[in-house]
Amino acid sequence: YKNPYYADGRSVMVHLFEWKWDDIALECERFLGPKGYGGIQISPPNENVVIWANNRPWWERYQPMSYVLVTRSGDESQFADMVRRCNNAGVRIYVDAVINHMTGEPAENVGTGGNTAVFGEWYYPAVPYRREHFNWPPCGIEGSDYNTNAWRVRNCELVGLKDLNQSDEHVRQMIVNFMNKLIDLGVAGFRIDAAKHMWPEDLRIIYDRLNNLSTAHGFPQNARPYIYQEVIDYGGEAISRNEYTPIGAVTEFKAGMELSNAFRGSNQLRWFHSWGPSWGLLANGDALTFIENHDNERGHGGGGGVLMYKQPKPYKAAIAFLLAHPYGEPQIMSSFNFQDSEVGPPMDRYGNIISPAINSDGTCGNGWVCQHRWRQIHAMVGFRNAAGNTELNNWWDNGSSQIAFSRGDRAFIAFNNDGWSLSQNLQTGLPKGTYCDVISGDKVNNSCRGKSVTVGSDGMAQISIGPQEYDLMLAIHIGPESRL
Ligand code: LM2
Ligand code: CA
Repeated sequence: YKNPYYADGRSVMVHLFEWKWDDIALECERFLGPKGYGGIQISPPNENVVIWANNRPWWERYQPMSYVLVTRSGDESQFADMVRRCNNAGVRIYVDAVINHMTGEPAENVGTGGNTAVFGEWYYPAVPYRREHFNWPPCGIEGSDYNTNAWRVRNCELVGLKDLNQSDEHVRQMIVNFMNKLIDLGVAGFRIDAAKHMWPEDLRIIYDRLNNLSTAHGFPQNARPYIYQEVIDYGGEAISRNEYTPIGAVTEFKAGMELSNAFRGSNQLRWFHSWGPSWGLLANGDALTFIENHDNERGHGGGGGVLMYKQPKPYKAAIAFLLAHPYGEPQIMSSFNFQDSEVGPPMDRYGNIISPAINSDGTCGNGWVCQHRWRQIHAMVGFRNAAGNTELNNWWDNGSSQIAFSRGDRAFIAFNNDGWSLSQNLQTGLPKGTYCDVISGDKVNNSCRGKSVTVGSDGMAQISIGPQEYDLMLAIHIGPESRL
């Protein structure tokens, strides 16, 4: 369950938060496929309750009404078309699976597919679920439970959301049917929402009943779905993420916290020489790493304190480190612009999501941030693909926040998070030649729009990054986007 089964030569997953299926299919063909992205995390595809009281907040999608594949992102045929077209473009789809609970809104009871529930009776006819399928009697999770009471965290309601009992055979089978339907449509895996709130032994039984990935959609024989479980664990709680690593990968929230701290200037970059498990991070193969997610970029999910698109310079640098370093399976966020932490995606007055516009410079409009289209970010996807499975070599630092390293003899990156210039002759590990820095500009007509770097036959090159430059890192690699 720990292999994302990216197509050959690809890496990096992007969370296209609240995107529509038709737009994702286009994005696979016109951008993500050509740029080397490995996969996409999509918003929950199953029917959710419609919440007009809060003007269709993004979080209505975390309130399932049924497992019918109809949401504001599209219907089942659009979903199937997206998965097929993205797989054809070499880009895998991972589904955000909300299986801990159903709805929590007593006042609103119509779903995006037109189904309804009898909220006060715990009755969801379109699944169907009845009262006997929920943890009973109901209780609410309290803040102190996280430190002291694992049972209550798993068997009581999370913010009032009706809590399914995954020990029940019927519940397991409904969840398995839902996930297997998605696997047969060609998805490559799942984010398990609120995994901390479910018993690992129940989850194991559910995962073991999942189908192999679909060979009809190009996956190898006997491939198991990639499973990354959302467990927020900064230490000290009654529930540990180590209870979940035996059954799948786990979201590594500490990675984004530490990288955000450092690139904000609160920690020196030289310490990242030992980045990985010795920082208290998960084992390499267990970790889904990211700077921010849809919750903590807006202060939900206990979050906050992480870099995001509103602090572009340190944010891009933190992502560049995440993607340059061999540790972890990295994911990046692709957001819509927001001021209010509850507001949903750009929409018209009927609640229909408005598609991103694509500007002539390749950036997005209509309120979509599209970090995955920022040059400094997609260039680092190219960097990671060029680096492949090489190790980290040629570490250099100045004893403060100027660092550099190579990935074998294929890629080299330097960072300057000090307030003074970096100007050094450094070992890049790369073959002799001239390379375009993919951070400061593209390679166009065989010349560099940004900086160029000349590597001598001994692998050495003069590297310069001033403290006031637009970006604080420089990256070169042997791929055609960089090598002249
Ligand atoms: C998650 N991971 O474990 C998601 O990443 C997170 O986004 C979800 O919360 C949460 N778990 C449940 O799937 C979000 C949002 C909450 C929101 C819930 C349900 O962060 O604020 O709660 O979705 O929509 C909302 C209201 C809350 C209310 C609740 C139930 O904000 O005040 O509680 O609905 O009506 C009474
Ligand atoms: Ca639960």
